[in-house]
Amino acid sequence: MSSPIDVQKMAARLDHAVRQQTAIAQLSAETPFDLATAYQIQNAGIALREARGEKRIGLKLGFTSRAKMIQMGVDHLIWGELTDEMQVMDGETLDLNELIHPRVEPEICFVTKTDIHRPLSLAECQGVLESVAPALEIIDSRYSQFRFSLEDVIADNCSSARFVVGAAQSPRQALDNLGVTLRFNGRQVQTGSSAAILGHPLRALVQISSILSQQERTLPAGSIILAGAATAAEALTQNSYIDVDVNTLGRAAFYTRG
Ligand code: OOG
Ligand code: MG
Repeated sequence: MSSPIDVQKMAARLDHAVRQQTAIAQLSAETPFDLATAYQIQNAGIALREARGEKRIGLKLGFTSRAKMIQMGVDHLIWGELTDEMQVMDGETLDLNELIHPRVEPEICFVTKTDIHRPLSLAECQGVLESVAPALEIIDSRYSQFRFSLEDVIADNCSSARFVVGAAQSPRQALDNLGVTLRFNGRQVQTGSSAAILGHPLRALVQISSILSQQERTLPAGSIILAGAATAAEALTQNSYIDVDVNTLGRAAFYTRG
């Protein structure tokens, strides 16, 4: 792309939006940029977090389900970084005042047991996993009204804000068609199936391994991977108990305070 983009400046603007809990206008509306630049902005944003002491602990995929692509009007798989500061422990409370306009979505989480740096086949995936768990992702786009282009959302680290991982389970079980229910105060708000994630949630790992290999990057053993939401996301409500039930993996939950 010919227009000169100040990657650092764009990353700083998004980082400021996170810390001020204030939405900003879409960056690409001002100066268009391409996908490679979008990932550079994302990386510069993570470097700012690392400079404050945050640690990278894994990766997430986005738009791995039709439900999410349709909800957000975007039709391409994206990936972002997870840091230790983003993790809310299972059963703990999230203060909504820390965020702009958070939404929650049901996810499946993998924890790796070997380094990943080469493309994996679907058949190899279970063998590189330490565990699998039900999870919740809290997304919080830094753009007004959650409206963005593909480049914008990538630059914004794929709306990543917080995540909750439930109790670890053996990865040696069928994961391809598990019932997923998202509840607010016991009321069902979204239902779906793990099959909604690329037809099989382990395909998220196949995709991540291929991205890592292309980037000549190694994801260390013990990393967390969020496979992508199985359903559309729901706006969080104050003073609520939010849980996901993934049949037969179990549950992950948190409380909101408002
Ligand atoms: C982007 C994040 C997408 C998922 O699981 O599909 C994502 C967004 O919807 O704002 O995390
Ligand atoms: Mg997600």
